[in-house]
Amino acid sequence: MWLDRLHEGWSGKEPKNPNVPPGQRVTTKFPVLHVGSIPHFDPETWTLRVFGAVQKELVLSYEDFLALPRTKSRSDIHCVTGWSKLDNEWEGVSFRELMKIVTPSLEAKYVMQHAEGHYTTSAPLAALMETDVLLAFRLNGADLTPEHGWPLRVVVPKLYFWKSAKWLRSLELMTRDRLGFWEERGYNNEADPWQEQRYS
Ligand SMILES: Nc1nc2c(c(=O)[nH]1)N[C@H]1C(S)=C(S)[C@@H](COP(=O)(O)O)O[C@H]1N2
Ligand SMILES: [Mo]
Repeated sequence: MWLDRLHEGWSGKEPKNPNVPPGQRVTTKFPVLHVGSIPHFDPETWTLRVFGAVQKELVLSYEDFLALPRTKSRSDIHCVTGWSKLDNEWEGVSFRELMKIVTPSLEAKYVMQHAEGHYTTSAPLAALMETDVLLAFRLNGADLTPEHGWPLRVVVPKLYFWKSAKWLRSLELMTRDRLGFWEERGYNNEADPWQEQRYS
């Protein structure tokens, strides 16, 4: 509203973008952040495994994975280090789609994402069942680059970005939560950017 703008004008501030959580700055760049080195991808030996508290465990070859139904979703990235990258169009397989295949058991409450190497991060199953959660391989009309997680990364837009594993290799359905790589090192296990749940 013009009156609000006038008011903001008086205080000398830019109008606040309602899509940006507290303490975040918008960037149009796409910083690269990870521990360790970028893994080599071999489509012949790569598999995606879903295991643990499920009725039917699943191991997909790369070819099997590419045959799954795809979807697109627009969402924002919020990194705990303070940058936000807004309005990204991700393409991939929705997390829900995979859950339809494995059927989580009734006691399944959490999911551990296991990346290539030893990066892990966990989240409640309910958080990953949001329709905007994808196992993504494309961003804004182009294949993901190796440093951003090619061939497959998780995207959980409603949580800080460390909860989105790059180079995903398996999903473990769990009845009790375990801490992932950063959660063990003092990051907040809830990770809601709107509540600034950065560190514990
Ligand atoms: N496999 C793996 N995934 C990871 C990480 C990592 O170190 N290894 N870092 C996380 C963190 S802390 C962030 S902020 C984002 C960064 O993703 P980007 O490099 O595509 O911006 O990836 C997340 N996923
Ligand atoms: Mo991060």
